[in-house]
Amino acid sequence: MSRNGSSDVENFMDNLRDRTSGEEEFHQAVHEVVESIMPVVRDTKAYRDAAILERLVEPDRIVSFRVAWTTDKNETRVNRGYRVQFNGALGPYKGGLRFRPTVTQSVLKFLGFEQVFKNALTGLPLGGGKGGSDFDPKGRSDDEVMRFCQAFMTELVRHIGADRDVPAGDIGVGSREIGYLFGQHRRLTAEFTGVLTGKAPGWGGSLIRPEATGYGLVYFTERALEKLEDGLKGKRVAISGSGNVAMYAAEKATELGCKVVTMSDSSGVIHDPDGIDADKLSFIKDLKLERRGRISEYAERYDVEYREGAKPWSVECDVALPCATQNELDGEDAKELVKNGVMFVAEGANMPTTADAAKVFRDKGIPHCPGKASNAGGVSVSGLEMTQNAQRLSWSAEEVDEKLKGIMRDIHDRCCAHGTEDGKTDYVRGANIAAFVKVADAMVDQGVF
Ligand code: NDP
Ligand code: 2IT
Repeated sequence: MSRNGSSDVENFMDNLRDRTSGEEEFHQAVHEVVESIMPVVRDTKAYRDAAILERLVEPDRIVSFRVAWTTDKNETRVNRGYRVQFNGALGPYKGGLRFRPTVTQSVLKFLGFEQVFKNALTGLPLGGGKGGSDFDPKGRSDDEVMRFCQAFMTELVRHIGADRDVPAGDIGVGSREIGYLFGQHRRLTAEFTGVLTGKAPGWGGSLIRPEATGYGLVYFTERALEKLEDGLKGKRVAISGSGNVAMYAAEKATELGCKVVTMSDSSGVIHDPDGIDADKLSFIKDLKLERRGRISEYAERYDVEYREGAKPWSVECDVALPCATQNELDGEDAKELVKNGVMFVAEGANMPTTADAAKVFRDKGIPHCPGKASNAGGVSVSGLEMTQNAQRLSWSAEEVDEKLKGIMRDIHDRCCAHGTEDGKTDYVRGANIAAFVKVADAMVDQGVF
């Protein structure tokens, strides 16, 4: 639509683009949400009077800072660190840290914005935030990563706290990085608090947190297929990525009777039509978590096809779980998936499908679940880790897993409650509206600021 304002959505977006020029990922995330919620805003005087939508797209605050550190050769390096504290209406800011050369303020604003909605959907008392750095941990020694994390936390320490802002992992930030970050926080404050989640279980971490995003994604998918009077058993599943989310999604999907036929990394994709069973997955865990190697080694080890630079979306499959990164599945990929028989798509990554791809799925009537709903298992168990830390106790793996299942079921059902028309659920609209109403009501109650 035109810039001169033929619709409320486009007017709103024009104004946002003018004020935040160049922040394309952020615009993309906001556009998807605003398209869903504009009718609710139009119908609700309290939201319009309090300018909820205008306030919701403006982060509470953003800090950005220099991170200077030294390599093993004693060379000085400089990166940029950020924390976007997006919206605190429902609780302390909560969301991961990403270390990746492609990190920009726009990327972290999109992730922080999405996190506000995701965290609202969990039903837990969590605000939304995100942070990270353009630092690339690839090829760096453990000592270099430690020095980087120490430098990063030396500034971040003044902005976070167990009741204020609780970071966790994301791309490039796993248990190794969380350990170094926590150690530096403890060293600087001389306090042992639940200021980060994703800690090792031996010193305050929750059991099942490493598995939670991937497992939760599969629990969500299981619930959705049940609603379609179908099940997971026998489904061929295409997964992208081979990191934290992808690995545990593959593990749970296989356990529940699926055949996982692809995994990938930023270099290429492997296709294993026989399925990546539990034994083969242990190889991938060792490859990725211990040796930090490339997925191509899987193809050599198991004599399957590897395609350099390719994505998984051209194989025959029933279910697609994009678990790598934003915009990894575009309109052409979506058409390929439809052609190859996909009947269900759930996002493990944040915003992995482009707007064009989402439109293809919508037009073809393929259910498509946005990450803010289907990948919320990770932050949910982070929320449970915060509760365990506050109570100074730890729950068993079974207890956490049961709670995770319940939370994913509730998130699924919230999407249905707000997104179902004529018996068909639009998960994108349902997730956006359910989350928006929860955050907007809290903002109205708390006054204008
Ligand atoms: P990891 O760093 O553990 O793994 C990321 C995986 O995605 C790797 O296999 C990586 O390949 C691949 N990847 C990253 N960028 C690209 C790219 N540009 N093109 C192709 N492949 C790429 O991260 P996570 O598994 O934690 O995160 C994956 C996604 O899930 C992200 O979108 C994250 O925001 C989201 N997420 C994570 C949660 C968590 O709890 N960790 C919770 C909810 C969502 P390579 O090894 O080559 O870099
Ligand atoms: O995108 C996400 O939800 C995460 N990276 C996890 C956030 C968290 O605080 O556990």
